[in-house]
Amino acid sequence: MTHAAVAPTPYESAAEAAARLAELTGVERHDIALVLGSGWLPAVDALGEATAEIDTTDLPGFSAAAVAGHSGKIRSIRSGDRNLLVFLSRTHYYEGKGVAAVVHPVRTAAAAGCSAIVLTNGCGGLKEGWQPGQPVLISDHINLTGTSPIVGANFVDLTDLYSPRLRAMCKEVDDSLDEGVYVQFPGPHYETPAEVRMAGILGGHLVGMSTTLEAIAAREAGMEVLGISLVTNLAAGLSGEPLNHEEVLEAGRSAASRMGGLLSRVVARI
Ligand code: 8IG
Repeated sequence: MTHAAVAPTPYESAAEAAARLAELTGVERHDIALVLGSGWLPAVDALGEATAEIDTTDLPGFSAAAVAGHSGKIRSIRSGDRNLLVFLSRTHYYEGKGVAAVVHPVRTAAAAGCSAIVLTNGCGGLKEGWQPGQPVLISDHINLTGTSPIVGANFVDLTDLYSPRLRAMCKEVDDSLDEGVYVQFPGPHYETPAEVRMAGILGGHLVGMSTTLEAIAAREAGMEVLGISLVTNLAAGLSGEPLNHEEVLEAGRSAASRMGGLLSRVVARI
């Protein structure tokens, strides 16, 4: 009698990816993970020297990067006495590869030993006075994707999902940092002006297409979560101009040194 192969669970798949990561990077354990979102890539060099850089597709369970300005690479960076695991791109929910694919990097980071994760993104800003190129700490989120990375009766608590300790630390590093509630829309289209008004009425200050599912998976895995948004554009209907991806990339380029300085100083204190 033959036995059909049993498909690995997402957690087993992440453990396999973490084992391969250790082999390819020569780094047995990583301590802190970072996921770089739209506009954050130019900040990566400030984090330190890369010990190794691999393609995401070298690891089991990862698919190729799909967005301009996102590089499908993973860097292992030695920073002080810490090993940073930096994802230079992410898989977005709107790619249609499923929620497990979206959070696979987060679960891989947890399996690789990371106890904290810094989730960054580029997004639209709603608060009066916010300007493109401004970083904002995520204080909480509203997940409008209607889905979860967790399957089954595992009722994970999301109180203080975005670590108050890490947010306070960021403000010690830069006391001009504001906070806001991040609203994840499914995308890939931007919101209508009416949807942006809705997000504001719901209590949101930032609108984007990532982060919340990853934060949930990170909490499930027991990691401490820091979320930082780069407001790359005023949300639709607020500026009088249409939105475009080039403005997002430009906001990242011009904010790179501030974001790099912020990330490296924050990571050193985690
Ligand atoms: I960068 O204004 C970036 N990503 N949903 N809305 C949404 N996602 C975004 C936006 C935005 N800007």
